Amino acid sequence: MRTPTLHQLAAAAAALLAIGVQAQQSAPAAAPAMTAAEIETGKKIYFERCAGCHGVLRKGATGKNLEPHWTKKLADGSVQEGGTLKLGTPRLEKIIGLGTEGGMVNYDDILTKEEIDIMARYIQQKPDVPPEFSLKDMEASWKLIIPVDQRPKSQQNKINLKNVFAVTLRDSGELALIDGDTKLIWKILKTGYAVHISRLSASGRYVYTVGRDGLVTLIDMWFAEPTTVATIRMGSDARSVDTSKFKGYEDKYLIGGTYWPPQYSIMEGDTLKPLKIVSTRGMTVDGEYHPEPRVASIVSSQIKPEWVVNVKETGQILLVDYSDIKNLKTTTIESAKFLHDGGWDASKRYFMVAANASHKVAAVDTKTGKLAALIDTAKIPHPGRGANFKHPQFGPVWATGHLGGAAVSLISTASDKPADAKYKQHNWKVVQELKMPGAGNLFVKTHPKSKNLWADLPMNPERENAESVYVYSLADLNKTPVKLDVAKDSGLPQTKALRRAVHPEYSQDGTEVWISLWGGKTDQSAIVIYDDKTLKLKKVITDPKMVTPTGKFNVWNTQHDIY
Ligand code: DHE
Repeated sequence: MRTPTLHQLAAAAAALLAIGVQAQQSAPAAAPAMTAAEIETGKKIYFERCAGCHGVLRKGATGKNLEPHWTKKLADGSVQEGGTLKLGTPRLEKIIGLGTEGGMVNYDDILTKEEIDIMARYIQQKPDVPPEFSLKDMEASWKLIIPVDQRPKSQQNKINLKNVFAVTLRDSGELALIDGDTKLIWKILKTGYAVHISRLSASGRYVYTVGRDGLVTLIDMWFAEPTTVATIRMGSDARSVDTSKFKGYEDKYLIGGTYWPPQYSIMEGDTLKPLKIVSTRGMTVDGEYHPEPRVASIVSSQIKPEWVVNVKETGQILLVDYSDIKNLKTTTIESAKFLHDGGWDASKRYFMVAANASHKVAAVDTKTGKLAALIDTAKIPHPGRGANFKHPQFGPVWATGHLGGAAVSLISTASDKPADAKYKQHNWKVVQELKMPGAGNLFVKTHPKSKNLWADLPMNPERENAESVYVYSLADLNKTPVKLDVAKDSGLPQTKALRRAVHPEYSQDGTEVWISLWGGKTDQSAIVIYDDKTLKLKKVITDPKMVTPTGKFNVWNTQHDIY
């Protein structure tokens, strides 16, 4: 059974008004009482489970605004004031426990009843404002474990580094490096809390991993065994890092974006020594001040010494020129809210980023430093990095799936190749929508050597969808996709909690696709590997050490932005 949706709650509130409740005149109730220990628990759970979508200050982004003016019921028990819905403890408990049709997941199998009660009361209190994080704080947290001159001068192992997979072990706060050729775990390293993504240095030697707690870990793969050579904290809540990839700047700089404080930091690429912090607080595209504009995706240009920094709440895309860090030049491009994830088009000139609350994708022309287009898509686009291929009818396209719509949108992208001139009329339009069995897609993927497009559906509420992936044939995109039941193929016994099949990732040569089967923290998870040509199961990695695998980053494909 699911909770009433926000629409149903709104309808109930409107009905109360209709029977004459003069809610506009009611005074706000005091926040429900909480002990100091309960507040501490609420703070911890809010950071770990809620802040990502609702924001640290609870102003809302992917998730709803959760400030007390909205969460607290009025003193007389009514729930409506000046058109603003108010909730109160019992309703909040239901929403947290059962989720909403608006996309909020149910927490009744993650939090205990007591924790749900604490959270329902906690979000009626004034939001806590965490401390700022300065360059001095970064310096104090910086650990240069092995200086550059004490590291190997050449690769000291026989592993084919290009086909290593860096695998996020989400709930154990670890990163597994798996040899893609032998499928053996090479090493598991401690990283930050609920580690989020990994990126590669331009040289392919270093792996950078960022935890949700803002900890960046620098791993050197040239030692006999992968070794952590430096760590640093960038703030208290983070999601993104990337390196300097332009010719002449390889491995020189690292940039990291934080959710809290809202800022980005520039570090030395091979030591993580902090160099500069730039705040992203400021005006939204609507001209309003926002105190928490979080840094979402960051990518490194290969055609200029520049990073593309996407600021979620303001809808501003920053092109940060790193050729002179002391006199930093930034181009600010207005797009739409709320910017989240994205990837390059096939030419690597245009960056395509999801503005998820606007149901749009922004295409940035990094050559001219201007917005090329804002493209309407289905509800809540979520591309991961997207997927590039040549459509039989419309030429080069970039694909995105959606969290809120049952479709994969194919957007025609511009190309300088004379042979592609005939597709120009279609550029920056959705030229086809591939039907998915439901909403809840997170990632799509293809490879230049592949004839397939893979799409997952991990956030779909139906078990059979969430535990499967769908494979479209690029030769005939009108054909129903092949459904692969990843949970069944893993051979593991069914568990109470869903095991979400998430994040398809290709091997370096594009012949295999690796899928994470993301189970509960105490359940056995797996990585299930398919042959891309035959779609036959090739291998299942079920080592008990593989705790909650999610993102997988093939070294070569990540290093070269191949997707
Ligand atoms: Fe992610 C990428 C933010 C939840 C797995 N995620 C990103 C990026 C951002 C982001 C900003 C882009 C980074 C870049 O390219 O520089 N993710 C967020 C959130 O704010 C959110 C919604 C909630 C939260 O509290 O963190 C969130 N993400 C998740 C998950 O629950 C996922 C599915 C599992 C996990 O490991 O936590 C998840 N996110 C990923 C992955 C990528 C990612 C695997 C990288 C995709 C790629 O192919 O590059």
